[in-house]
Amino acid sequence: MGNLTFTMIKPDAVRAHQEAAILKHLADAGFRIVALRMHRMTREETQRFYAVHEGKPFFEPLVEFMTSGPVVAAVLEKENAVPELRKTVGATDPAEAAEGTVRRLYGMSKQQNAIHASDSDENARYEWGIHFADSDLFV
Ligand code: FUP
Repeated sequence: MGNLTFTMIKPDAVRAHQEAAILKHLADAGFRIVALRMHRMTREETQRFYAVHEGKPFFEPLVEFMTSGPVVAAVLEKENAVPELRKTVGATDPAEAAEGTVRRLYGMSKQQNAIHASDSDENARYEWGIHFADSDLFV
């Protein structure tokens, strides 16, 4: 299990100025930031990011939402980073996410759920590659 994972604070949370509180939540949970970038994703980047969901009914609205404003993308370091971050972030639907998780605290709906967390080491590398060059990582 690798020590790096990828996260992205989504446009709903950035619009609500919650990015600093969420980064503090992640820091308090033991994650160190090794790369950080605030930017608005292009449609092309978003389609590549969510390529596994292409064709699903929520895909187009998801692309619209994810390109509606800036995201805060970060590569995070912690032992067992991928499962640890998934635990800290909580279930996809904020209503089903455990107490104290980022999505429970900041998410509004299954689509506008405040934050992304990679689900495997392989996907983490793929996803941060859309936002960062390898030389951007301070590991
Ligand atoms: P997760 O791994 O928890 O981010 O969840 P998924 O990979 O299942 O979904 C990826 C993203 O698709 C979610 F963050 C939000 C969006 N989504 C919807 O908008 N509607 C759905 O019904 C399911 C997912």
